[in-house]
Amino acid sequence: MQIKHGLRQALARDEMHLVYQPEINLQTGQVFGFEVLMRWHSDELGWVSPAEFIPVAEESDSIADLTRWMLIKACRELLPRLETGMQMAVNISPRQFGGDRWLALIRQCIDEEGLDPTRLCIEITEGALIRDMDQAVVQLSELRKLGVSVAIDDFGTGYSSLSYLKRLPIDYLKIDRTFVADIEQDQDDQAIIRAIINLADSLGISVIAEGVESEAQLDFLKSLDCDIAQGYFFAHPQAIDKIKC
Ligand code: G
Ligand code: G
Ligand code: G
Ligand code: NA
Ligand code: MN
Repeated sequence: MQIKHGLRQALARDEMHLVYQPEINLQTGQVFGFEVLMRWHSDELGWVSPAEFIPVAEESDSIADLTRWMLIKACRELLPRLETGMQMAVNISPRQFGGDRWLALIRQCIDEEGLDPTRLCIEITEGALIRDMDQAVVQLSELRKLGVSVAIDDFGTGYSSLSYLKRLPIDYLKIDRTFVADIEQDQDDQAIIRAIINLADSLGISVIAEGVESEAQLDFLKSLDCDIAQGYFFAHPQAIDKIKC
């Protein structure tokens, strides 16, 4: 069976679930928020990683149904458990960014699921923003008006023009975990992270480091005044009944 066919039935068969990974405020040590991540266990295919099925879902347009399910599910199971001020971060696929169905979906969650928009953060990869800058400015400004915040995911991978940072209403840069992996040994990675933090700082944007797996990496990020961090060192993505707020 193909992923494409399996995906069509996955929601109806109750094969999807969500896991949540905390983001930690490095100044206070408190949980800043949780990133929502999808998991799929197919009857026929076993565990399929989102790295495999999200691209297929984008091609076959099941991504809209999956995103709708993810956002509503996260509103119902995560929001009641969040303490005051904590945010919920969700991934929106670059492919969806072109349309406006996902904006309508967010409005629906605000109207019908009790979502406080100031608690929602949307994670988008750089590519989606740069492909159609004018559209991105309009959609992100729309989100801002609602009070939703915006994070650039996997920041630093691929695109060299940084001018878009000035034009777009962005709240967070998530430093890709490939830069964090060798931070203790690799002076180039150190320089890149330092540069990203300084750049973000001067633009009034906060930085979230991804993929923190050791105390040594954490100490290095703290020494650079990184705001927020996420990774296995703090917690793996976990089911709702396992998370600690
Ligand atoms: O959780 P994991 O590291 O296996 O995720 C692999 C990739 O799948 C990551 O790029 C992650 O952002 C993406 N992903 C996970 N859950 C979702 C989701 O709900 N929507 C979208 N669009 N991407 C997701
Ligand atoms: O949550 P984590 O990033 O550790 O998951 C890595 C991958 O392992 C996920 O993309 C998912 O497909 C798969 N996975 C998640 N939970 C389980 C599990 O309980 N058992 C197995 N075998 N695989 C899992
Ligand atoms: O592309 P995105 O940044 O959304 O991907 C997030 C993915 O990274 C999640 O699927 C999650 O399982 C994975 N992840 C989270 N923390 C760590 C970590 O400390 N190390 C590694 N290798 N992967 C991580
Ligand atoms: Na993400
Ligand atoms: Mn990322």
